[in-house]
Amino acid sequence: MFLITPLKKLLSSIFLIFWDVSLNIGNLLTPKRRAGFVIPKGHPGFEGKWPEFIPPQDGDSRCSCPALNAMANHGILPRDGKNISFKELNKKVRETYNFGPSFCYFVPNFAADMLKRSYSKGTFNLKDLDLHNGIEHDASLTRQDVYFQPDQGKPDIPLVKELLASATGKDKDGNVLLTSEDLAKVSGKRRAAARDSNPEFTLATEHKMFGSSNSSTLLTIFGGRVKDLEPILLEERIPDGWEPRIRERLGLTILAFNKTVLGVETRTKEDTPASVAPTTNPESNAGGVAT
Ligand code: HEM
Ligand SMILES: *[C@@H]1O[C@H](CO)[C@@H](O)[C@H](O)[C@H]1NC(C)=O
Ligand SMILES: *[C@@H]1O[C@H](CO)[C@@H](O)[C@H](O)[C@H]1NC(C)=O
Ligand SMILES: CC(=O)N[C@H]1CO[C@H](CO)[C@@H](O)[C@@H]1O
Repeated sequence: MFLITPLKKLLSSIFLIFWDVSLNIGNLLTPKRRAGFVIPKGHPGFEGKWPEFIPPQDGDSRCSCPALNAMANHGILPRDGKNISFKELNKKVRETYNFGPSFCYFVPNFAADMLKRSYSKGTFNLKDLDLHNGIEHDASLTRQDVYFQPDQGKPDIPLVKELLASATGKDKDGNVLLTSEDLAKVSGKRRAAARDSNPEFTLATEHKMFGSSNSSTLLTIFGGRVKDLEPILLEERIPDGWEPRIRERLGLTILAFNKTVLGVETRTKEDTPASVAPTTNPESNAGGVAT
């Protein structure tokens, strides 16, 4: 009996890798979706028409993930953010952001495990995802640490503005772009600042990778475009006309995504003086002046 759970886990990891690699190959062999038609007909966001945006009302459940909050704010997930099934999360994330089916299966399963609930029968409220050091961690780019900001359900505006202001890239159409170097720089600063100011600061290697993977979606799904990231990160609103910048037919695979994540994480050096987090600890100013 006791062997069953680890064995099942091992088999499902092997299955997931094979599945993901197959999707990768599928993407290489098939043409990309046409720009302007990434979201298929009949789904929210088709032709850039997103359902009405309504900011969260009192009592609604929101979490530390801007992308999931945005889905609830547009009614793609229940507007109150409650009683969402893990399976529904899988399907809707896939349809909204063009993440591949392997990723959309893996993450909700990971979340169900974390909450000790059944993936196939269980439900959750968005707020449940904020379990500290489950997926949610310190030194995020859009939230102050839970020590300073107990309600992780809304963005910290100054942090987001600092993040967006760090963008140094530009594409041929003149769009200002956040690059992986920019992200690495901001993350390094943010980690140093959080370590300095938060007496309960923790950041395991595992959570560094989560942090880099969560922020790498800014580069992949959102193409780094600051003009799109402004409404998405500041208001958790999907702008009219937006579509995922990943046009691969079978969506963004874990493997393809991992490349971006590793790029950001290996560039991140936690050596810049504190300047991003609020300096509640007077000694934390010693290292340097805010830019
Ligand atoms: C599939 C289910 C998903 C779950 C369970 C999930 C969960 C989370 C959680 C718990 C956080 C907080 C991590 C932290 O403390 O910084 C987070 C952050 C984030 N997630 Fe998600 N997420 C999901 C899908 C997505 C998707 C599809 C996108 C992008 C299209 C996305 C983009 C982000 C971003 C940009 C952050 C902010 C990172 C930061 O503030 O540093 N997430 N997510
Ligand atoms: C949650 O949703 C399920 C269907 O997915 C429904 O049967 C159940 O009654 C709902 N529970 C609450 C508390 O709304
Ligand atoms: C992607 O990276 C994570 C670690 O960040 C690793 O656990 C996972 O196996 C990798 N997946 C693939 C398909 O390479
Ligand atoms: C969209 C995204 O990359 N989400 C990641 C956030 O961090 C959790 C922690 O495991 C990952 O599972 C998700 O893949």
